Amino acid sequence: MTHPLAPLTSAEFRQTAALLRREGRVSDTFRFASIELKEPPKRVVKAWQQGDALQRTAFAVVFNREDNKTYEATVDLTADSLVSFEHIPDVTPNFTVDEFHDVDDTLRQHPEVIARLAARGFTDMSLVLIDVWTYGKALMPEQHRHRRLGWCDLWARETPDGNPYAHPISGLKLLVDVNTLELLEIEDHHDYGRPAVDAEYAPAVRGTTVRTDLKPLQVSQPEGSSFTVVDGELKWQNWTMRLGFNYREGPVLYQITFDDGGTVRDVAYRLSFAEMVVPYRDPTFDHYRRTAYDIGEWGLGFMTTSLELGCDCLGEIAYVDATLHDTKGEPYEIPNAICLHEEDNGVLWKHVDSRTGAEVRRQRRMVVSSHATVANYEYLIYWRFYQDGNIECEVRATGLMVTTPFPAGGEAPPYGTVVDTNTYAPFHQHFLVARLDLDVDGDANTVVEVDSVAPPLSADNPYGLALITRSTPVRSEAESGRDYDWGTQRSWKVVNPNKVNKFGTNVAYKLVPGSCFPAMMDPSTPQYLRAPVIGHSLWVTANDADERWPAGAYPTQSSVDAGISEWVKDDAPLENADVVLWYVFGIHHITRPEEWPIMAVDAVSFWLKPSGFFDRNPSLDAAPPPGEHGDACHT
Ligand SMILES: [Cu+2]
Repeated sequence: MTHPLAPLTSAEFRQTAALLRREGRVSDTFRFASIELKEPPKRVVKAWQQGDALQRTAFAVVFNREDNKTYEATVDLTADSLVSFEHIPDVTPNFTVDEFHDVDDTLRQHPEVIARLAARGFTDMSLVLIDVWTYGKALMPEQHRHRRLGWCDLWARETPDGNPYAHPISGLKLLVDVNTLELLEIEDHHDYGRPAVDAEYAPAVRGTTVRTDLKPLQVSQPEGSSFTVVDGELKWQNWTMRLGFNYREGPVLYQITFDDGGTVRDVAYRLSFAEMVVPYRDPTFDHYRRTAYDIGEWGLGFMTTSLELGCDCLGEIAYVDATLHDTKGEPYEIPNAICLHEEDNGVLWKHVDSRTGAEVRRQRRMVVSSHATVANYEYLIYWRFYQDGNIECEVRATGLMVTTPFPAGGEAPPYGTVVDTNTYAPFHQHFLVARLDLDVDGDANTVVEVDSVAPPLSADNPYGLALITRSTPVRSEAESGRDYDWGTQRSWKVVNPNKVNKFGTNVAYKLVPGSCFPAMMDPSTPQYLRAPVIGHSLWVTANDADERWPAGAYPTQSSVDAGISEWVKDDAPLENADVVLWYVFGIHHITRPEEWPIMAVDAVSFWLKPSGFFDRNPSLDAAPPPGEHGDACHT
């Protein structure tokens, strides 16, 4: 262990579980929903220097399958002692991979499930997938609301190697107690049959050939990559940052600084994804309860998959493994969980002067990426760092869309797009919430909303061409739910009011919004009440180490928000303060036939760009690339 922010090790996961058992707090009827590093306070981390003593603490959420009670445990790993163990009433911890498999393994053997499927013509249980989801309390039957309740979709493959989501079994849902694995109810609502769909995406299964006219494309860095990773600290060009990982956020980037001509300047303390809310916007029986909180309910870390050179990432790669734990608290590795590599991204800057010729620089970017598979969908996350001080955050969605049949000879409901024979893919939205703890030259910052405004015709503006910007500080939390405005090309700046650049302007980083969209949901709907964070493009809060999950720490089976709308109620002041930005963006997914039977990636992004943070283009000193013959370009 070499740093206070280093993720928990295998030994530390084991120690946490062993200590809770030794103390008699956790018995065999318990499951570990999560164990993670309890990060030391920011001021402690910032003051810490290599060689200083380390205080390591773990935070665990456990629940007892026998009575469905949830407990939060804090374990002092350094002293090997229990700090606290507290019952948390009326919450449901995240669902786990172990439970997903247990539900599938158990229910597929249930005689009633087998009988209902057989009645519909699905007689080979080895082709059936039972996919457990969780849902909001308001939609759960009242008599089951005290339970750890799952509802299950059923799917069937055409063949043993076929698409597991090829045949949705329409109108049939199972309600299961995930603690006891007891089948509580079978909801048998309708049967729209088994349309003959073209659902296979693997050429071997489709029996089709692949294109053969692409020549090899190899990325070669004969002298190796230009970055270093030492004990979790990544250095590249002028950037330095620390890599973290946990069960819920997946990758976390800490202490991001830029070396500005010998002065190491703070840009951000912590960047991550804190929640994802995916409401399906189809009120019919098969989909009305389908809203996924892929971070809060399942965990981006738990869902992270291993990456392979040449397939998931191309070039000179350094991989970082991740360590997580199962529901017994036993650690396991995700090899190659994070991919680090450089990419050429075209031209960085260029001008051709008729007298002196061309000056051109290639743009290189440093990419920190990871992939998560959440049942049918994959989310690919890319944090990209550029030589000119820009940071880009891109998310790509791919995988298999949820589809559903409609009756032969009938009309598809208007809540989706027909993508196959008597089959439509429902509309839905993927709201992602990025948690951005920026520290622009220190942690005393103010967020200002910047609008472009065209002033009216006047003596000063006789042609009506004038364009000005108007900056409005976000003064306190109560006014911090902000919306993107296309009409003013709105952006938000994180300004340090205590520091100016060479021109007397306060130094700042700008959040350049992209891919944000309105919730388009009645504020009284159960889904909106659970996650009002999706109601605005940006929220700003005063930094509080306990405020991490914008739809609440326990969004699983929630009915009301315990996140951002609660946090802003005290209306904490935000000027010249340690602010955290919550940027809400994602995919407003109006489905297309071209996304079936597998979606080519849909990419969405936003940027953080220096805005008066530097006095000049910070990439002026980028070296000219070698030309075709190894000498300077354009000579
Ligand atoms: Cu989608």
